[in-house]
Amino acid sequence: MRVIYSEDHKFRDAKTELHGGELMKPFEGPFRAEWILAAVKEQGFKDVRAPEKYDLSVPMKLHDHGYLNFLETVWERWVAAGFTTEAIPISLPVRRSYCARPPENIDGLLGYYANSVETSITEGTYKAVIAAKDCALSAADHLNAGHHFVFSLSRPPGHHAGIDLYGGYCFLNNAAIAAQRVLDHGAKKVAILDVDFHHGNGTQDVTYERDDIFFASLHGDPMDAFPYFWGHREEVGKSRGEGFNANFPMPRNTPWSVYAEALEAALKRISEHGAEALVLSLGVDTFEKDPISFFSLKTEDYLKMGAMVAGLGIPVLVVMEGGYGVPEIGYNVANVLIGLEQ
Ligand code: SP5
Ligand code: ZN
Repeated sequence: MRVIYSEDHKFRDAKTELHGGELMKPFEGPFRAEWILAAVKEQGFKDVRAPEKYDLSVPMKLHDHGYLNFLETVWERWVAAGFTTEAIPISLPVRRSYCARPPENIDGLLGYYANSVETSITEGTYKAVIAAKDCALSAADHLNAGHHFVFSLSRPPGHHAGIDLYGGYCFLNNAAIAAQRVLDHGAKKVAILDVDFHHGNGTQDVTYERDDIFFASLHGDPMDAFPYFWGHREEVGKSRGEGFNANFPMPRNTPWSVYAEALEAALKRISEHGAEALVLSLGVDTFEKDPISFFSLKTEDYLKMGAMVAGLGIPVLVVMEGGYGVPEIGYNVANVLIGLEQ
């Protein structure tokens, strides 16, 4: 399958992540995409292409327009306010705060649009974010041209990015943007399956009231895992989207045998939805050695994951989400791609 990859991901190279009360080197850095690209090439996926360039018309169907403007201008406004470090919010709208209006002050605006604060914003972030969504759109157009599989090696990831929210290392929802592009080409029903360790709260946010995108997420129980405030089973969608959202939270040390049952159940729901194409939000932070997660999947399990997803018999667009810390992330991703094509 073709791999869509942009060198521009390197412009997202934050120096800081708030972790355990300290500013540390981020878990989400350029080395991830480099490891993944090297491994998938080594495993035979050599058709690597740069994305086409797209405007913001598809993101504008999913994200708030004020939020898109914020992403584009936040760095220059942060610098104009006199700050010289990476941008981190200090005050967030919470219970009983009146957050109907975005503040004018950039410091306040950061909190208004943040759903978590470990994601420092840097000078090059927007450029990388645009390239990541262009990878997703190019991948969608590859499916739209009749191909059965494609891999968008997007970085930064996207599944924590909501309608008007950034965080969890995410800014634009690459997976939902790809799904929208497939719908815009004429598909009536699609699905997004999120196998990143963390709940895809951003994807759930942008699809929650829709019945044309079925969203299923398998993840660490939010009682115990980031993003903490989304991802419970009772979140099933709202208004016309009711019944089109399915969450599968799982406990610490979940092994493949248990994970596979949840995956089977999610795939059954996607089949019943009648999805004509699938966007697979692929995080490999379910790996046993992931530094910030707590499932126990092994490298060979990702082959089985790919094969099970291929069993749907519909075109699959794989978009990169999380997976950290160890070079094995590249082989885990490659195994999903190999499993899909078997
Ligand atoms: C795309 C994606 O995978 N984003 C994840 C963002 C998670 N950021 C916060 C991580 C906090 C982890 N705390 C666990 C400490 C384990 N020692
Ligand atoms: Zn994750």
